[in-house]
Amino acid sequence: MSSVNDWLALGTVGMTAGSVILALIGVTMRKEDRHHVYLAMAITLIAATAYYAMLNNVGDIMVGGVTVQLARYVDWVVTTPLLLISLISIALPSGKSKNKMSLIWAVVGLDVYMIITGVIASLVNNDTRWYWYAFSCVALLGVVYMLYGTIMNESKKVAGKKISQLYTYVALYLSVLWAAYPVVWYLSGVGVNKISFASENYAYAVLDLLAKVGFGIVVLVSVSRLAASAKPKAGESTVEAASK
Ligand code: RET
Repeated sequence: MSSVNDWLALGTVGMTAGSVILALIGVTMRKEDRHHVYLAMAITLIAATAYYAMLNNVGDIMVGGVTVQLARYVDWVVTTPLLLISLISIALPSGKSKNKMSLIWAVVGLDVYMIITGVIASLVNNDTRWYWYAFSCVALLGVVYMLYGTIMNESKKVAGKKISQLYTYVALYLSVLWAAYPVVWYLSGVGVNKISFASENYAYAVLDLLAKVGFGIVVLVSVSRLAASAKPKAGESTVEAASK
């Protein structure tokens, strides 16, 4: 049986190595597309430090005999909005969608609410925690609804088929992984206590690596492949060129 610290070390090393991999893919990309790289790397570097904090028990608190790792939630409240912005930057090319910023704020607002109500659920040491858990799950459904409804429609309208197909694929990757988080929480010590603290840390480490490093690789490789077929002009981003 591996211990909690092994999984936290895996997270720290994995996020750091992931940042290097993203940088290496980034240097092969066009300058006009590098903003995708900066966002992807900000996400993995923040996570690397959050894992390092958890490895050193920074931000760990006890609630009713169960350890709650606050650093995890601090990571998520910063990086999940960045992941959503990264996804939306594929769906909606700048300059084409008048509604881009308000759509971003709507999704990010819901997402931050989802994490904050998740923290409250972890800190409340009685049965009302399930209400907070439910609020958080409803917010997650709201995020998924916005991604597949409003933003998908806007993407089809302003960016055309090529881009909206790519967006659908990346949004599906993100949604499937995100749906697993409330399941892990439910099974863990703060939920119904069916899995050990080590298993909880293992599950979150694997999910986080797929949701951050895996997601970053999918985004960067997709944009690079699209650049080859969309033939963008100098000064024009690939998403912009592919949305004509
Ligand atoms: C919590 C518990 C309460 C119910 C819900 C949750 C959702 C969390 C999610 C986290 C996503 C994290 C990601 C991290 C990337 O590395 C807070 C676990 C709905 C969706 C993608």
